[in-house]
Amino acid sequence: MSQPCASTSLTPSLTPTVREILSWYPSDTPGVKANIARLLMTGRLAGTGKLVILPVDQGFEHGPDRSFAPNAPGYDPAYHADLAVEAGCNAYAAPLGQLEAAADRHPGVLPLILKLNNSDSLGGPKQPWPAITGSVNDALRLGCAAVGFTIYPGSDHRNEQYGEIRAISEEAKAKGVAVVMWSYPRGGGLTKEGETAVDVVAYAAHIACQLGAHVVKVKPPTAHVAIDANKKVYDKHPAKFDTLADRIRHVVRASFGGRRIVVFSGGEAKDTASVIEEVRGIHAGGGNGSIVGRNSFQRKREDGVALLRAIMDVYAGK
Ligand code: FBP
Repeated sequence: MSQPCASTSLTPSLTPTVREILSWYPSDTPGVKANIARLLMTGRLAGTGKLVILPVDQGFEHGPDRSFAPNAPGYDPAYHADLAVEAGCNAYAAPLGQLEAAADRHPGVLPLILKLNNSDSLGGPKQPWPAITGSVNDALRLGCAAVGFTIYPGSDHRNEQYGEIRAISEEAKAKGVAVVMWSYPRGGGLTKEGETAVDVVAYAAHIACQLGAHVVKVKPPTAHVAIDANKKVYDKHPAKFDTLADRIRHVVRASFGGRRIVVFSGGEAKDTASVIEEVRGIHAGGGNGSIVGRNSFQRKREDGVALLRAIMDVYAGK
């Protein structure tokens, strides 16, 4: 079979790494693959197979003041689109209103991900079930490369969420749009410690894969093991969870043996050294990247840009 020829245009050719990642999705259409390629071929990490994505749904999820008071320019949705471009992010993810307010800021330059389910924290639900707040057609209208969806494995309402994403994912794939899943164990009988336990995070990542996610997003796992049945498995088949890199490797393996793009969230704002140390662990364990919100947009603009670039440098092996 003939090989695709190298591009002679200014647009960079797909790298072998990106071609290999695309081969992990054999059932997908050229449209979906083109959009996964857009995510992988944009920004300072273009072509490396690594991603740093800016997610800004915290205004909806946590409220505007908890999210933006630490760096007030962030109340303006345009700020985040500009931040993502200046830092050289692969993509920018946000809910409908936030994207509508800034989608035309960098058309064709910054891939967008429409986060199309969201919850607020006013009700403080113990068993989260986000509302559907956007559609695949909204994503197409706004020129998005992907839709984003949060599932809460563990929640009493998880099965409804799995049904919702089944339908959304079917429509997105039929229309050539990639699917990114935030998979956050929460609710049911899970303790706070259990939400980030290594066996639970691995399970959550696997569920997202089974639901058809192209990109899986989970929190960095701790060394805690929450499920008794898993403790017995690890007694028989020893697993190494000592370092963050060990645990990331475990989560990546649970994600179809490493044949899915897996990125890890940044969490609450912390000092630069802690962020970079965590990113080093993710990189060493074979994670595909980070999705870093509060740690970037809650810093002053130049500090947020500098931190995002320092994170990218780790993924670039610098
Ligand atoms: P952060 O880097 O700010 O943690 O963003 C990642 C993210 O997944 C956001 O998309 C989302 O709003 C937030 O974390 C949810 O955090 P939590 O589950 O702690 O409320």
